Amino acid sequence: MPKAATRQKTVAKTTKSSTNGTGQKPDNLAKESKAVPVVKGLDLVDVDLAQAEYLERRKSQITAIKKLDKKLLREMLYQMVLGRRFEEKCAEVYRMGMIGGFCHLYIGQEAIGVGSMMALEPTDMVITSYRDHVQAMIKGMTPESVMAELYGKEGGCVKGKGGSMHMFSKEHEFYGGHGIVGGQIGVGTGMAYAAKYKETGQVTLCFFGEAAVNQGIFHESLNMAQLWKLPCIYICENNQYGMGTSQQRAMSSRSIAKKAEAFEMANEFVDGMDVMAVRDATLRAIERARKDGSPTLLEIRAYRFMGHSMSDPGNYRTRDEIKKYQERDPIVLFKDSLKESKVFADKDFEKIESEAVAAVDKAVKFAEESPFPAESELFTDVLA
Ligand SMILES: Cc1ncc(C[n+]2csc(CCOP(=O)(O)OP(=O)(O)O)c2C)c(N)n1
Ligand SMILES: [Mg+2]
Repeated sequence: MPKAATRQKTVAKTTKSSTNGTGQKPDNLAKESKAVPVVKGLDLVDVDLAQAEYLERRKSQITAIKKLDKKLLREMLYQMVLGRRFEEKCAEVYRMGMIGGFCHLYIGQEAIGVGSMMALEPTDMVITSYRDHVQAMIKGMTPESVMAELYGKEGGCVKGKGGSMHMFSKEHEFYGGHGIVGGQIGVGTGMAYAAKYKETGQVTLCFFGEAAVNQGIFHESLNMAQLWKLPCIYICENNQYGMGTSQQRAMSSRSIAKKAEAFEMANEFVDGMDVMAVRDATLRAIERARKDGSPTLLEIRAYRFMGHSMSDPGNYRTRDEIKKYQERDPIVLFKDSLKESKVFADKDFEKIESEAVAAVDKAVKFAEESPFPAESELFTDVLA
């Protein structure tokens, strides 16, 4: 039997009787096992299996859509489309030399940011990696302030001094934008500790990629968060690659969600192409965090449609592999369900599309017209 097929079989067997993509129920999950959906063996490389699993779940997705406020559904779709068009424009202007330095795009992962962050209260906190432009906008930062930051201009959210990897806004409770893989896991845990200490009631969403899970900081942070009952939701955005290295080549175990069990922490595996599934899992985690401060690890699996960054030659995967995942495009899946639920029709999608394009054009115009920071800014806000 080929290796992938063996792995798939093993996974299907272990997830069948599980509540969280693993064979066991930690104590803190046992009582709420009914609320946690069974995710059948979604394999790392088998898109067909994932597609079949999604289609099986589609009915419940449509039921969930019907229960949700139409205004909220529209905003969710708008944010996903805005994120996609914004990032396509970033790629375009980057190639024209308008953006310097590193630039990591979020195309293909929009359902993760929208599904999770739009379940938060505005006062809740978010911290993330360098793949941060779209998440900054979902948290409420304007496309203008994000685009101008990419251009290194004064109108940027940190006055053009951070660039692509360092979006930040205290006002919007968005704490970066971090370039050190896994670094934000420690900082996010500290943010959750501060919220608990000060009794602010805030929840922290801490995003990181699957490659960061191999860093010591992940294990140290989760241990403390569970021990001290910190209101932190760890979201591993498993886009299956860390630069040019696939998860299979870098991680001895397959399930990231299951790693939380070493700390007896609640955990779930989620299909990151399905924005409603992401929202539901995040709402369950938020409830846990608000009720008794319990942390959660969510492994949300999607696929990075673009290269690691704008300078990635992309010679480590095939076009066929990318194409297969593009067939599960999270925006297309969401639109299909919205259409089937008769919530929105084609003319609504066209309107959303044109609003997103207009917002991106406005952001580019703002960035182009914004001046570069003055020389006198060179030594302000410099802490080290
Ligand atoms: C501590 C550290 N080691 C290595 C790097 C170089 N590096 C930048 S991104 C990256 C891959 C990270 O992949 P993942 O965590 O899966 O996030 P993704 O880029 O897929 O969103 C690496 C190794 C770094 N920035 N920091
Ligand atoms: Mg990755």
